Amino acid sequence: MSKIQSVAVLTGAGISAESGVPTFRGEGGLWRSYRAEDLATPYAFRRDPKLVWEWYAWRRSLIGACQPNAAHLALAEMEAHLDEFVLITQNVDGLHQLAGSQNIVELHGNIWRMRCTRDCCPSWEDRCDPLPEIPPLCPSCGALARPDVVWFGESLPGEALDTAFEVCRRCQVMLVIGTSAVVQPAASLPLVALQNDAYVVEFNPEATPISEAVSQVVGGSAAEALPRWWRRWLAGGRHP
Ligand code: BV8
Repeated sequence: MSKIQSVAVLTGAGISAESGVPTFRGEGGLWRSYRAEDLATPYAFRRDPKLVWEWYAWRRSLIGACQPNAAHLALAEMEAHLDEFVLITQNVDGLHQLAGSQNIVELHGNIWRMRCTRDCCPSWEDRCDPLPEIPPLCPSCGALARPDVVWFGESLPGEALDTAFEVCRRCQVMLVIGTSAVVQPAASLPLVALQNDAYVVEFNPEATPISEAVSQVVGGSAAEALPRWWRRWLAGGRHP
């Protein structure tokens, strides 16, 4: 195995598309004609928490029926092979954990966790589907509960963000898989890696705002392209 030891990965909704999870900007990204940006905001939740929870309940039941695909599984295998491997995800679907990945940085939270709107207690895991009541309430103080995700206009968890930037400053190779590279600050991470002379590979069937800047673009779908790319790495002893 080559000298390449530290690898960072950034994933977006595209890596879960072949598992049946709708992407945000692709086919099926709309719910009852609402865009994600309309519902995934603190304002939408304040205005109509029931409506926002109905959207999350719909996504939970959809995601709950999905399994990791070959791209998720390839990343779990890569982690087992490489000394330094950090998986940074924008996805809230939890499919990386299901695939066996360990070293995961969730930038935008997780749809299977909830937290109290009064922050009276730490966030908790809740995998009930269907939800017994909408909107769900905090089991400790009875206040409204909210999904433990980052909404537009909200800051990302400080520790996760610091770790993500640090890892991208240090990595030798970065894989950017299934993201439209539009949503900030996540979309800046590949640029940080490039600025630190990392070899950055983008896996996406479509061009994105970073496609011109990266070291290598791999088209096609992640579930086909990533395992093939990884097998070539294993065979050739260094990144293809
Ligand atoms: C913040 C959790 C500080 C919730 C999410 C103007 C300029 C710059 C920034 C801003 C701006 N105005 C506002 C902002 C800030 C805003 C932002 O970036 N907005 C964008 C829309 C311009 N960012 C924020 O608000 C962030 N917070 O900045 O705080 C602050 C505070 C106040 C004011 C200013 C700043 C918080 C962002 C996080 C929001 N939460 N998710 C939930 O899920 O319910 S974001 C959510 O959408 C996802 O997590 C993900 O990050 C994003 C969707 O992007 P992708 O994952 O890339 O998915 P997408 O559908 O777009 O693309 C899929 C890609 O896959 C495509 O390229 C497609 O070709 C490809 N694909 C499809 N199939 C496949 C495939 N690839 C491979 N294989 C396939 N089979």
